[in-house]
Amino acid sequence: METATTQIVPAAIGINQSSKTNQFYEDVVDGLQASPKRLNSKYFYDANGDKLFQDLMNCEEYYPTNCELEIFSEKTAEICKAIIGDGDEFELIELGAGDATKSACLLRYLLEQQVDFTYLPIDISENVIAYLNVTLPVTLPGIRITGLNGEYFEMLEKAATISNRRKVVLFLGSNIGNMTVNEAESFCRQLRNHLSAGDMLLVGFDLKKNPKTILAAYNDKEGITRQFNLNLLERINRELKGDFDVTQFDHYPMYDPETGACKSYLVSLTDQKVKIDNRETIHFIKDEIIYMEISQKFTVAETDQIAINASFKPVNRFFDNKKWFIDVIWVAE
Ligand code: AVI
Repeated sequence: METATTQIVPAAIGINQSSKTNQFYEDVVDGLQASPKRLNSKYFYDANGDKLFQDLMNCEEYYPTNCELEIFSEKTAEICKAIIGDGDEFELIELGAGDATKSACLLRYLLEQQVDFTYLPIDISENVIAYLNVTLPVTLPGIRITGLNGEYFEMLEKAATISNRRKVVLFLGSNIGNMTVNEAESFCRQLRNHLSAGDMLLVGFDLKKNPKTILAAYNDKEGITRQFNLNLLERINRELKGDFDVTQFDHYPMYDPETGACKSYLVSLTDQKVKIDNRETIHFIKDEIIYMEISQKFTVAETDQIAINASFKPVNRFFDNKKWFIDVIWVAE
C-alpha cells in the first residue's frame, strides 16, 4: 500500500514492468469476474491516483492525515523517547513510506539527538524510493538511508540480511484500515514473524467517531474521493486497454458504525459490457456494484486486541487533541 507522494521523479521503466502489468491484469479480471465484483484498492495509486490522494489529504473533510501529523509534530519527543528505549542502536523501517512527511518529524528529532539509526523506507513504488533516496539526504543532512523497493515482507527479509540490529517498524497513515479486521490481524501476525522479541511496531489507526464525520471524509463535497475511485477504471483503460465509460458509474460510500467498516463502491448506472484488452468481456447489470475499498475504523480496545492476538504487547498510545486518531507502540513478545 502506498501513501501519497509529492513531486515524485518520473518512473524508470523497471525490468519487471511487464510482470507487474500481468499481475494487474489478472487481479482486475479475477475481481470483475467474482460475485460481488471487486477491485483491489492497492491499484488506486498510479501517478494520477497519487495526485488525487494528495488533493484528498488537503480537502476539508478528510481528517486522518492532519490528525496524525498533529500527533507526530506535537508529540515528537515522547514518541522518540519510547522508540529509543534503553538506547540500543536500531533500524527505523517504514512500510509504505510515501513522501515520509510524518516520519520526517521523527527523523529530524532523532538526528538532532545524535541517535544511531538507519532509515529503511519500504515502498512498492520505485518512484517513491528514488525520490526519498535523493531528497532526504538534502532535507535531513546526516541521515543514513537505504530505500527498499518491493513488497513489504520480501523487503523486511532483505532488511534482516542487511543488519541484525533492533528493528522499529512504522506503519502509518491508517494504511492498516485498508484491510478488514481479520486481514489486519493476520497481517500483524505475519509482521511479528518477521521480527524478533523486543523489536517495535508503531501503527496509526483511525478511530471510531461520529458516523457523519467519517462518512463525510469519504464523500467530500468536491468529489475528489469519487474521482479517486473512478481513476482506477481510467487506469484500467490506460494500462490494460479497457473501455470503461466512467460516466456510466457512480460512487457510493457507506459507513457502518456498528462494525466500523467504511466501504466505497462504484455502481453501474446501466446494463453495459466492458472489454479488457480485447481478451475479456465483463457484463454489468444496472445498479450492480463494484466493491472498491475498505477504510476500517477501530476502538482503542480493538487495537489492543489485535496486538495481543498477533503476539505484541501494547506499550504506548498517542492521541491527537480530538481523540480521532491513535498511534500505538507495540513490542514484539
Ligand atoms: C490510504 N488510506 C489509509 C486511505 C483511507 O483513508 O482509507 C485511502 C483513502 N481512500 C479514500 N480516501 C482516502
